[in-house]
Parts: sequence; structure tokens; C-alpha cells
Amino acid sequence: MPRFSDSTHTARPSDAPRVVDGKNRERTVDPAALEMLQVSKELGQITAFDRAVAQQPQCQFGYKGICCRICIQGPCRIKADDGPASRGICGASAYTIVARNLVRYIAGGTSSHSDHGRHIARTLLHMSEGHAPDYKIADPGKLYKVAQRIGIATEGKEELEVAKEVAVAALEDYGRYNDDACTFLNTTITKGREAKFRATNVAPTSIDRSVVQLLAQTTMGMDADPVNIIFGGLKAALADYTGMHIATDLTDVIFGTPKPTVSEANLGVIDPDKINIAVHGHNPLVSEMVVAAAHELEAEAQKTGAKGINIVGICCTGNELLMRKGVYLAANSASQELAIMTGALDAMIMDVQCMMPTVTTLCECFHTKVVTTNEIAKMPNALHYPFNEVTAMEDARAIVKIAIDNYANRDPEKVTASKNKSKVVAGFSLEALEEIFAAVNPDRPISVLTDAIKSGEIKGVCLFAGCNNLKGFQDQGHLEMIKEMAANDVFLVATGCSAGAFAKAGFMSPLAVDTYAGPGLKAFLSRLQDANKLSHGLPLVFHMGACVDNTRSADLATAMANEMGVDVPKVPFVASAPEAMHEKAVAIGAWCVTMGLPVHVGTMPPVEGSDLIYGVVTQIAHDVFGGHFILEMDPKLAAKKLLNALEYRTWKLGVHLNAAEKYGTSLAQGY
Ligand code: XCC
Ligand code: SF4
Repeated sequence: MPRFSDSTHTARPSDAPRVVDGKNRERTVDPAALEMLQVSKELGQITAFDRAVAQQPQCQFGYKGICCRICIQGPCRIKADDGPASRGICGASAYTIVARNLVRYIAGGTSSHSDHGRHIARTLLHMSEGHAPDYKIADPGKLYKVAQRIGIATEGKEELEVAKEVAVAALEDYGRYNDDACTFLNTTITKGREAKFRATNVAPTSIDRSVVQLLAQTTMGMDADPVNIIFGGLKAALADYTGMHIATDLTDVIFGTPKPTVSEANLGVIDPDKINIAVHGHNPLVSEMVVAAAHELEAEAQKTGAKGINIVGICCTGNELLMRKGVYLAANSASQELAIMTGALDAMIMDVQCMMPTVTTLCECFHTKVVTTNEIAKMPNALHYPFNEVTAMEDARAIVKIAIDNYANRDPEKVTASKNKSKVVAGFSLEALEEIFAAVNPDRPISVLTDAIKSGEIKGVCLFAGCNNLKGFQDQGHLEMIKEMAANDVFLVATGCSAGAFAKAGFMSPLAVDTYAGPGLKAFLSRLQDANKLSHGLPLVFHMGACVDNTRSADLATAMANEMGVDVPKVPFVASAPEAMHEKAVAIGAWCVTMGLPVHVGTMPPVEGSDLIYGVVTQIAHDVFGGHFILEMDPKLAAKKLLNALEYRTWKLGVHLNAAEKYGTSLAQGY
């Protein structure tokens, strides 16, 4: 069986369009979004959907990654295969320029996730020192688990003492003076990965340094070796993993490790009878406090005549609250502006990342108050309320009051309530999944999953992650692919805006199992359901959190590898970002490949300007790390390519298992 089911051996994508129906502004398959796009049209309001059309056709030099703006002698474009126009003015060739541009995405993504992680770690530190009294340790069990994992002795210590040491250890991963590897990386990966990262010199010694070094490496007149540049990028990508792991671990400590919970998703969760507050962004340090403050101020809210306060989430801060508190999810990234179009949002509270500054423009037509809270994420025309962890509840109350006071300004004439919403069962941290598996096999929970793969009941695991990208129709890539994967008996987990797409469209409802799951997946899920006797049932797709929580599923892949006695590249586990958009998605994709996973991306990253770089990311990466990118814009074909990758891994594992059994040898580790 060939490693790549691609007879051309070029790993090129099909000729599916790169921009779907570029003149059509109704670029979504979400019925609630279509409804609000109609409202925006009637009001003459411009949203991302109009802007996506206005940007067509996009610059092909940029699209292929061969436009360089790294110094002000540029911009330089690679315009010919040879001669003076084949290089930038400084002599940089296409492969250098493509590689530099690509890894600078990773630097941006790593910075975003790890700055978020640092904010959480610093809050834990301040809390442990008594300076952030409104935050508590919601999950001491997780605190001790993390402490033990990273080698902090806990015996005879107070909870807060342990919290302080854990926070300090996390912050040391951001900047250490020696060359030790990052603690939150090395204590969460397989022994095989640890050795591989050391051998290839991609293990970061600290998060900040890896980003600074990468920017230094890729500035004018520095590294011209494209492969060396890519390796520098992978080091930063593993730093991204480290910062994300810190964020997830410590957020669980402060706010609790998610457990299964029932909720609803899509714009229909905005309740015209209530004061609606949307929380938007990523970092729950603000939004969790807003939820608590809203709870406190419920009676005051009702004095306005409203039936109370309704918090709804947008993007990943929404995913965080959905996972831990069952808070409604209103929108994923592409439809964030459309939430305002309902006319019933009284405030939109921003923290960090993926927020469109145009929400304030729309508020010129609607009464919604946009409140920014972070010192590095302000917006012209928004109200800025500097949120401080030291005075968290006081700040949150003040912010909620802004919404309560603004309710009187709502114009009932402008309210368009949507009926579109779906039931969601979410809250599947790795711990929660393990508990579900443990009902079948308490001693070796993960073997429930790996045995089902070995027996052929299910074909493997697929993580769906990443954003919306309006090069296609919002959510279409996610939904078309999930149907294929479910029908082919793949165990499905999701994060970020991909999870948002599934939540809105009902794929996280137990009802979706009957409609979409193949016979093997159905049997597997019903076995889990019977063993657990859950009142709410199990969903078709398991929501594993915000995009920063992708390390939860990396931990699942690692646990499966350890259970099977192999390294991650042999585990039938794949990942897909059907509508990748953000720099963060590039960083995540890069570390997933480094971990040893086949990773599909449904929107072409700017790598086509260099065949060498294209080959490195889609094929050579596999030889070094056992993971590679699959770049395919046709969702059905992409699903087929991922199924092939799963099939190849299961086949090879079977061959090696049989050989080991037949000859009484240990399991071959080759991949
Ligand atoms: Fe942003 Fe996390 Fe992408 Fe969504 S998925 S568009 S990064 S909100 Ni993370
Ligand atoms: Fe042009 Fe080189 Fe400057 Fe890039 S670094 S803009 S290729 S001169």
C-alpha cells in the first residue's frame, strides 16, 4: 500500500476553485447567517461577506507567497524563473521568500496563543499571592495532576503554594537562560517525539526566544536556506504548542476542567426578551467574570423590564464558556458581525483575537455598545474598559451595567429575532472523554478507542479545527467533510470555529448520530452511551474546546500512542482545518505535522510559489516527522485523502502487529 494514495506523487490539490463563487455575497450555508445577511442588505450595511467579494481577485504574488515586504527596498515579487526577476533585490530566491513568509505566520500564531497562556499563568501567580482575589482554584485535582506531571512535589504544601510553583514553572517556559527544553512540552509528549525533537533541533528552550529567534532568522540578509528556515518555524510551532498547553492546563485549574453539558448554538440563542450580552474573543479571564457578574446583577437587570440577562458567546471565548458553563454559542468567526444585525445585542464585550473592528461601524446603525477590555486590543469608536485581574469582579460588574443601561436604547423596530438554533452536547475535555471510556474499561480507558480501531469498528480519529475563511462559503467545508468522515466511521472531535460550525448545524446533537454516523461509529457510540447511561446522549462530534485547546486532542493522540506502544506517527489519527484563516491555525497545523499527524488544510496557504517548499510541507515532512500537510480545496476529495491516510496507518499497524505476534518480536516502530 503506497504511503500517499496519489499516483502523480506530486501531492497537488484537485482543480477545485480556490475562491468559491467569488461574486456572491451570500457566502454561507448557515441559515441564521443568511437571514441576517438579508437584514444587512436591506439596511445597506457592509459586513465581511461584502468585503470578501470586494477583495476579488486577490493578488497572486501574495497568494503564492512570492511577495516579500521584509525590508523597505521591497516589496519584491518573483516574476520569472530565471534572470534578475527571479530573485528579490537582496538576492533572496522564491524558496527563501516563501519559507520566510510562511514561518512568520507561525511567529504570529505562537505569539497569540502563548501571550494568552502567559496572561492565564500570571493570573494564577497573582491569585496564589493573594493579588487576584476574585479568581479561585476551581479544580484542585487538575492543579495536582499538572504539578505532578511537571515534577513539582506537592506533599505537605498548601494548595496556593502548589499553584504558585506551577505558575512559576509555566512562566519559566517563556524565558529561561539555559538550554533545557520547555517543561509543558516535554512532559506531555511521547518519549519518541522527545527524542525526535532533540535530534532535529526543533525543541524550543523557551517560547519567547523561539519567536524572537525566528524573526531574527528571517530578517533581510539572514537565513537563505529554506529547509533551515522551516525547521526554525517548527521550533516556534512547538513553542505554540507549549503556550497552548499552559493556557489549557491553567484555565482548567482556575475555571474547572470541562464536563459534558447541554446547551444551544446559533443566532437564535439571542433572546429579544432579555438583555443580551455577547462575549467575544478567546481569553476567559474576562468572560468568566462577566458571566459571574451577570448572575449577580440579574435582579437589577429585571428592573429595566427585561426578563433578565442572557450571555451568548462568539468565537473561542464562547467555546470556553460553552465547555465549562453551558453558555449559549451565538456565532463563529465569519458571522460575528451578523450577531449585531439581530438588533437585540445590548453589548459586545471583547477580549483578544479574531475580532473584526467593523463591529463598531455596524453599531452606528444599531444600539449595541462594543466594549474592549485588553490593552493590546482596542478599537476605534469602541468603549475601552481596562479590565484588571486585581479588580476583576468590580470591572465585570461595571461592564455588565453598561449593557443593562443600554437596554433602554434598544429599538424594537430594528430587532430581527432568529429562530435558528440547535441543541449541543459539549464539554469534552480529555478527562471527560477518558471518563466516558472508563465506563467500558476502567483500567485502560484509552484502549476502548484503540481496540475499536484495531478491530475495524471505527477507522480512526479526526480532529476538526480552525476557522471560517470566506474564500469559500462559511461552514460549508466543515459540514461537507464531517458528513463524509462520520459516514466512514471515524471518531470525531472538534475545536474552535470548526466546533462552532458543527454546534450551529446540529452535528453536536445526539440526533445527528442516527442521521450521519456509519454503522461502526453508531455501534461504538451506542456502546459508550449504554455504559454511561447519560441522560443527554452522546453527540456525533465531540467538542474539545477553543482553538487554544487543540492540545487536548494532541494529548489524546499521545495517549493513544502510549496505549498502543508506538509513536504518534503510527496512530490512526488525522487533523483537518477545512477553512483555515488565522496565523494561529498555521502554527497549530505546523505542530500537528511535527507531532506526526497528517493535516488537511482546505484553504491554500501561500506555498505554491516554490515547488521546493510545497514538497517539503506535503511530502518531505513525512519522512522526518511522520506527519505532512494535505492541501485540498474539494471537501469530499479531502475527506477521501484523510480516510486514505487513516487506512494506511491502520494497515501498517496491522502488518506490524501480526509480524510481532507471529515471530514473538517487539512491535516495529517504523512509519
Ligand atoms: Fe479565530 Fe478561535 Fe480561527 Fe475561530 S478558529 S477564527 S483562530 S476564533 Ni481558532
Ligand atoms: Fe526585497 Fe530582499 Fe527586502 Fe525582501 S528582504 S523586500 S526580497 S530586498
